[in-house]
Amino acid sequence: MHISSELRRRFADAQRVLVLTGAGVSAESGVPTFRGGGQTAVWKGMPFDVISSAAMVERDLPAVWEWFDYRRDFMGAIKPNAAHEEIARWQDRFAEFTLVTQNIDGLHQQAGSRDVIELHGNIWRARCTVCRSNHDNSAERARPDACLECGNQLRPDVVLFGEMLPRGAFEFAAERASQCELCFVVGTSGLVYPAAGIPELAKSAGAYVVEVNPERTPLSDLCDETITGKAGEVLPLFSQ
Ligand code: BJW
Repeated sequence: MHISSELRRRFADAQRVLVLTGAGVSAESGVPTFRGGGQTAVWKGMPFDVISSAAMVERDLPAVWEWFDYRRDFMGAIKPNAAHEEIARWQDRFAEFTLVTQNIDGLHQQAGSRDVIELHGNIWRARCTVCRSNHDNSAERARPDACLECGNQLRPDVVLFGEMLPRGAFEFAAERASQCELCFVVGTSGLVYPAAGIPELAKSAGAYVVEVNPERTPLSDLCDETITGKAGEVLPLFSQ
């Protein structure tokens, strides 16, 4: 596992850098991935794409909350790892730096990253199912029972299968992708769209695209380089 001299040169010279992260960047913090390692995450006999879906919010919101409360409990105790910390160091290194994450765990922000584009929402917020107002759902406090504005039911403020991404988030990420010179794709299986389309946008606009993942993914062939390894071991090599 090493960083090629070509990539070191590009990293040193780049002005505009974009990083797209997925569940794998938090794996070394102890957050289970959805699909890594040949496993499919299952909750009480339901595959996660069933429980984490718009249809399930309609059908059984208490079950959705049970699944998210369970994850809030263990995510409350975890800490950013060397990959989050390295990415946080990059933000002041380049003239324009964009961090786009599919993760809902808030670990990038905890590591010090600012202006993180969260494509799939954040587990530490709840949202009203009717008026859409946001509510703090952080680990330190009990989950609010109902919307404080209108009294209706709350749901996790995350993007489930079959739901639209937060307004403008993908569009902004796509614009930055089409302007960047260097694009890192870290710890994502590249299966979930529209997030998985970001590296392709960067590539079509002429960026050098680098994947960091212990396994090959459907994005590997598109990338100019794939570095096979764990994010927490590979990324800190850039500061050495
Ligand atoms: C390491 C590591 C280490 C391990 N270091 N790496 C085009 C074609 C077909 C379908 C669609 C399409 N466009 C849209 C769709 C539908 C759907 C979709 O993409 N389906 C595909 C699965 C086929 N997309 C949507 O529904 C999206 N909405 C949308 O498109 O709206 C418009 C629309 C509306 C209505 C109808 C149609 C369109 C929304 C997607 C929302 C995804 N939500 C989830 C759940 C969030 C809440 C929760 O947590 O429960 O987001 S699904 C889940 O997957 C989660 C993740 O963010 C997302 C991506 O997963 P990620 O991050 O890539 O993780 P893994 O686990 O898959 O991979 C981990 C990787 O890490 C692996 O590669 C490992 O090897 C690696 N790894 N250890 C580095 N140490």
